[in-house]
Amino acid sequence: MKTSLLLPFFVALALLAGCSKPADTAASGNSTAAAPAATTGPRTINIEANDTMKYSVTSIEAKPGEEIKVVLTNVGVVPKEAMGHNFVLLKKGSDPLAFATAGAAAKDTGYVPASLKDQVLAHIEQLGPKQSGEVTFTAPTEPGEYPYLCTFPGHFQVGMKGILTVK
Ligand SMILES: [Cu+2]
Repeated sequence: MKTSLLLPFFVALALLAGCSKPADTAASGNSTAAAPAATTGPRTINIEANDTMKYSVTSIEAKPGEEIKVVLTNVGVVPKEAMGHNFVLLKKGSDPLAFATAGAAAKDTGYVPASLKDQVLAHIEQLGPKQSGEVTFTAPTEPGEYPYLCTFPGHFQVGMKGILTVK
């Protein structure tokens, strides 16, 4: 009589022990799933510039607040003094032609005019042949079109420009 009363008790203990195991597994599974999220970095956009004064990428789309890394590589051969390239991303509503015109007179600051620096969202320095530079930035949260350009004298005017579209 005593044994038959205890038996359900042991069964209940065994069930409890059995239940705790899947819970542990689920917990460790959660921490494993969190790891890839922690290693997620910015999305990389590779742009090449060359002696024909063009960017290989003239249109970038981004989500509001997205982390973006732009890597600019000058694949040309003409010396930097005659054919340098940079990347300057401007605020929405900026006038890239006015920026390029002012920049042409700002050789000492890499053709980025100090007077208009508040219009710059992201910037890669002037690069000579076979040089690379990069910049990581957070895309604006406000949807719209953000112009980017090379400010080496004359390059914007012949088409060294692009648009970052946030949407
Ligand atoms: Cu250029």
